[in-house]
Amino acid sequence: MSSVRVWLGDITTLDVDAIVNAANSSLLGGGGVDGAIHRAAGPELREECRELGGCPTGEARISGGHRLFARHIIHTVGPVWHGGDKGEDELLASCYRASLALAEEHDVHTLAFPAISTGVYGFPIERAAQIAVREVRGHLAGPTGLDEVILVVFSSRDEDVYREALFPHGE
Ligand code: AR6
Repeated sequence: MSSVRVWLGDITTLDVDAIVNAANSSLLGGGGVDGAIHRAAGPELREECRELGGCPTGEARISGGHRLFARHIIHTVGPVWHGGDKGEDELLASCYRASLALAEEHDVHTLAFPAISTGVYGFPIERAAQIAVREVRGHLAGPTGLDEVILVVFSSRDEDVYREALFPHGE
């Protein structure tokens, strides 16, 4: 049975098959988790990403993990929050679905997601956590090669929000 759990810490340190990057559409690096992943993976990642030729919002692309423990990095581009009525929910859900589909194609058994769009892109964490949990659980309910999906948070407040989304009222 595959499982989903929440973990507080730096996603670049995880020994999993693949980590997801909250990238921008250039795929050439940036701040936040994207900056941390590029620093940890080394300059070869930027070279490889240049070949990928960018990625539209809501889609995902895959690269090697280079100097990370992770064999792969799945780069997805989350929506910028514009108040919630510009298709943000559907685009964020699409990021999770596209990333999970790529993970399956590449025989990934353990996968870690950051809280896509909830930093610089301003997506409210409570709403994003609901979407993340719904999409991951929905995916794992079907046929899958994934054993474990880790939802990585970077603050104890975000950890509380994610735990509530995963286990409402301490279920
Ligand atoms: N490990 C895990 N989570 C992290 C880490 C880390 N090392 N660092 C930050 N976070 P953000 P976005 C969390 O801003 O909102 C970049 O410049 C952070 O606390 O990284 O999708 C890209 O190039 C937050 O919860 O991504 C884009 O231009 C979450 O990761 C833009 O930011 C996402 O925050 C993407 O914005």
